[in-house]
Amino acid sequence: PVSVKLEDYTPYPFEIDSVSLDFSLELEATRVRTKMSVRRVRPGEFVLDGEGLTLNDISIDGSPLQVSDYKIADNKLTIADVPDTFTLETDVTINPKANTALSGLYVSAGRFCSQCEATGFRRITYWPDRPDVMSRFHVRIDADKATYPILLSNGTPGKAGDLPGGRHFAEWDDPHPKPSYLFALCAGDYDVWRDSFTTMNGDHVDLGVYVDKGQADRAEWAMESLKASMKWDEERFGRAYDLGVFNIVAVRDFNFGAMENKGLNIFNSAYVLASPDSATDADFEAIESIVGHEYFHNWTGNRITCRDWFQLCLKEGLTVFRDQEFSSDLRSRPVQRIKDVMRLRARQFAEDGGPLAHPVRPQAYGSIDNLYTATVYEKGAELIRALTVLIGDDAFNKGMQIYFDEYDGTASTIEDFYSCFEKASGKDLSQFRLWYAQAGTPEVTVVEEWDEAKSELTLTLSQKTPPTPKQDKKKPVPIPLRAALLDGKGGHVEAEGWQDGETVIVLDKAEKTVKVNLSKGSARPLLSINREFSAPVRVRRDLDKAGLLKLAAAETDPFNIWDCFQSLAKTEIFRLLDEPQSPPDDALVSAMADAVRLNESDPAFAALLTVLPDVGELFQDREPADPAGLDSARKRLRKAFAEALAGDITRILEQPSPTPFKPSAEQAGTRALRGAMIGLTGALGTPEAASQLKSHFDSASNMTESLACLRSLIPLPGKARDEAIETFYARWKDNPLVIDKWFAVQAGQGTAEDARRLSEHPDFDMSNPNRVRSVAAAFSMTNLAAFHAPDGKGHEVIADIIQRADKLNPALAARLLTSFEQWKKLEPKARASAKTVLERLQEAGLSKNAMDIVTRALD
Ligand code: B3K
Ligand code: ZN
Repeated sequence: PVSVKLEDYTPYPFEIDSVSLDFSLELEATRVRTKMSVRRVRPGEFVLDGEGLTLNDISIDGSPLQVSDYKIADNKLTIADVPDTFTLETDVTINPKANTALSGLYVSAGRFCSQCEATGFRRITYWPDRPDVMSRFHVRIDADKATYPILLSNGTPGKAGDLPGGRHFAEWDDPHPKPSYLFALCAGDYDVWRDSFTTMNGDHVDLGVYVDKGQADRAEWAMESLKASMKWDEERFGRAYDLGVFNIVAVRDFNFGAMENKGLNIFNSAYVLASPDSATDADFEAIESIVGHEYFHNWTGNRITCRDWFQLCLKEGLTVFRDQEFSSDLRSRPVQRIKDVMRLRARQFAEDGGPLAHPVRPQAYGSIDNLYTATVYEKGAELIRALTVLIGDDAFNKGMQIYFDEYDGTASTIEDFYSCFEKASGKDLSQFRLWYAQAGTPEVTVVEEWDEAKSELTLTLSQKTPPTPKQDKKKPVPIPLRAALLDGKGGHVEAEGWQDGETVIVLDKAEKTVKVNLSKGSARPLLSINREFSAPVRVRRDLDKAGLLKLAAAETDPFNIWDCFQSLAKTEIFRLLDEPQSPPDDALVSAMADAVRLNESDPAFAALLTVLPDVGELFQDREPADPAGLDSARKRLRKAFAEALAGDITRILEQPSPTPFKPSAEQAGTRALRGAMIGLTGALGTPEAASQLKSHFDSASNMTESLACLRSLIPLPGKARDEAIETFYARWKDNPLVIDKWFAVQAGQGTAEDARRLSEHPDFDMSNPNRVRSVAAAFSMTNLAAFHAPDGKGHEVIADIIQRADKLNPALAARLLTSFEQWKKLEPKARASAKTVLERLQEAGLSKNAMDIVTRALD
């Protein structure tokens, strides 16, 4: 496969100061007339990108070009001889209705919408479709007025009016130069939830959230989240919004979460629409965080954009960091941290340990769509967080302001970004930047030695990053480890050079020894390390069960308390896997239960203490991995855990759910613990448990609990389960977002046959990514025991869906294919089946995006 290389970057030879786009919207034949003012700034050819366009006319400075004046080949239009300054006009026709890839201009529910990142704009018109070409966009849209009463694009509205033949037009102007990937257009009939915001500079901003007819009130939470985001970015980073209008449009057919187009964010409707009866707390939380994320891109991504797609983490890692901070400030910081790390370990650590591993800033890629990964996003965010620990909050904040001041309006690089923190901190960050170039999760080993006579603790820390594809040798990276000395009584022990018993140890060599001197006669302290998960590494310590339990009791960092129990649970699950006859360790189980009780006053945190590491995470530590064995060992531990908490489950669930419903963090915390108890009820697996779940299901007053009951009932065959599946469907059949959940809970816990049956359900829709994911991703990414079953049936059902999806939507198919990424770690039968399926797909021939994943996975 052809690959693009970072080292091959060359700047574009021309600047295009402004462009006018004129759209005449028709479902199957939309006319796009483009007029750009071009100026040569360096030597080089004039080449534009264009894909699937029918060229009607092309002229330079008003003179039509002859066919011999230009060349169209390989999705590029090249004009050999151009003046140094000229106006290029093109006229093309596109077919939005036939656009099932959902990239470029397409139709969803009869309305037009667009998705241009990364390379969708070239499917709209000829243009240098690369992020370092920034231009001022003027847009005119005309369309049938009755069908498309609302016409939206970036920036602020200009002229609008009626046209003959029942048509009308609207103009939009975006004064901020932007790359083409931030262009957006939406047209159709919507209901709007409107509000406004006054910036810290006193500027008025009109806000609108555009949704399906009759659903405006379901946009309220998205609007509240938007206003909160605007305020937070002002307070935390001093960044105000810079246009008089900010719109969000909800679209049912969308390839991912949302898109930060300048002034016109387009969202997957799953991350906009929410009502108390139909959305879970997780939905409310996700909406808040994604609305924040896209809004924060206005500064980190839009005003300062990326020079090329290798710098994707410059906007994504940084913006994920910003949205994580936003959620931490609005909700609970430790709870947010734990959730972020769970996600990182489940998705990014897995990616980093498999054939698709790549650096946060890769040196080459085959298909840009496949670079929107957990590594670029989540590890990218962790690196910013690690930077804050390394240089301190003050230098970090100062560096961010330097970045905003110096790079506003530019297309930048990671080097540019880091130069700001070098200035702010006075530190050389070149070694830190290695983090961006090396794939793989570093492993840190900590060895402690206590010298009683000297009251001295010696820490020997070492690091090692395992080899990853095309990167055998790794260099040491600077790993900032927050550390504390615990006294075992809930406090810290003072040591020379540590503040209040805390410090940051920077492990920047392969091995480092740290001497900790305590006052004479001190008792040996317990070491708390990588507090708050200050660095994205795996920590190996020589602690047995008793040691970990003691540490958990002494810990003062909530993240580490949770993590101690994760380690304990993991070790126990592995033991249960190896000793199928042996019961779960009572003492451990009761310590886990005690921890839940002890933290009940912080219910969101207590709920997290009930979550055992999932199979995907477990099998990263077990090669060859036996997902079914791990799943059943995990279930045995979970059952014992539920039995230990039986009294608490009843007590907690007997209390009424908070009313009236509010999506607040406080109420969500209460419901999270209730949801956890519902989950544990299911783990008991008894007929009584099933009937309790059913009656709780019948009376649940909110989606969080209703769905938790349904989820818990799925693995418990019987009447209660079947009725719950049916009632839920009947109640929600007209709400596609809820029906997505209905598919997902079943696929997420069923067999391959269930997944096949669901994919044949009349409501299954291959052209809707949410629905496809609700079966295929729920099955292949969250139900590993069934997906990787040794009979290979799970692999087959997913391969079939992928093959069908790929014909319509390559980006979707490629994403689903990543579920095979761990195949080499599997036990021999599943491994062989995965290999056969991947090879079959490869031979059958797939899209470029899908092929890129298959080839790398098999490599
Ligand atoms: N920037 C978009 C993602 C675009 C994905 C293109 N394949 C959403 C986001 O990260 O905010
Ligand atoms: Zn983003």
